[in-house]
Amino acid sequence: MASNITFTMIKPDAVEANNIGPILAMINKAGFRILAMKYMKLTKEQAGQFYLVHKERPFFGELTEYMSGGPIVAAVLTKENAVADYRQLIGATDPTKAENGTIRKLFAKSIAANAVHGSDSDENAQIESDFFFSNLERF
Ligand code: 3AN
Repeated sequence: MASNITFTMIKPDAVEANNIGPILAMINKAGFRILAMKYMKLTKEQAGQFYLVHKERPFFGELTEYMSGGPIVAAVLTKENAVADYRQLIGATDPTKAENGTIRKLFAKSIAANAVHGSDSDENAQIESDFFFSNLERF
């Protein structure tokens, strides 16, 4: 059964470009509600833990360096069919392949600095939300 939560981060490139507001507006306009949210900076170790599944990928070093290089906004979102609908809203990992009107098409700079993260499964949505938020921080 499809879960109704997904986890997102607004990544350092989008924060640096002052696009937190426009991205949150798109998220709300698409029907998502914010269950939890924080503005913070990850250490390289925390970024490595978050992206552990990519540890063997050639871009792992670049990815963790980048994700710990500036502040991010982390959030848990809810909506029916949240994971799939959010992946559709953000568009393809590579912004040159992302559809028009998607968050990555509008705001991403490159495949590495691609503006936002979105969970790829219900299981990962839960794991990623638990990585950032306690139950006391979800409403
Ligand atoms: P997505 O974020 O669309 O689920 P994944 O899970 O394949 O994409 O990749 C996780 C993150 O790793 C991406 N958001 C992106 O920042 C980075 N990444 C993916 N592929 C590359 C690549 N070829 N070069 C550099 N960074 C990459």
